[in-house]
Amino acid sequence: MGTLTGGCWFESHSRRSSLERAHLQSSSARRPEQKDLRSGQPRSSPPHRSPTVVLPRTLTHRTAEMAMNDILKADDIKKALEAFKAVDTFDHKKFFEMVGLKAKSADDVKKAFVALDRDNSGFIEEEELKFVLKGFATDGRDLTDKETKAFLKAADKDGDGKIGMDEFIALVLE
Ligand SMILES: [Ca+2]
Ligand SMILES: [Ca+2]
Repeated sequence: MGTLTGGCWFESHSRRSSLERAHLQSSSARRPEQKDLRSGQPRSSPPHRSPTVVLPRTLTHRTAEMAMNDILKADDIKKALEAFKAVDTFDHKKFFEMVGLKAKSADDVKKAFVALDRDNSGFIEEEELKFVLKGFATDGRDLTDKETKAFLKAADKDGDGKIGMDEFIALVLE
């Protein structure tokens, strides 16, 4: 019966091509280069390096905990810490199993190692091992000297007195 007529199609089409032209013009305009200041007045001294920039990275308990929560479930960590709350009951094998780290990939275990290596030395030293539970949750208890030494002895296969990344991965996944 009736016939449809489309009138505005051409109009919008031609408007678009003029917009494209305007865009090309603006993008071809270049900013003038800044003049260099070498010919200006001499500076008294080069800028100082801030001493805080060159200090080694030191992780707080809080940042370690946050890294750990990326890998593990907070609920599992809580349960595992609860299980070894009593002094001299810590068992690293059961602990790594309970927090879920044993079931993780070597990559995730590496991330955990990095979080526990507070001074970024590439090793977990006895000093850092003592606070290992605080790396999982800030309210974790300190290990006793006896627990720390037993933990270190189990992990330290090459006998250098500290835990390297490979030693840590082997210990967790064994
Ligand atoms: Ca370290
Ligand atoms: Ca070692």
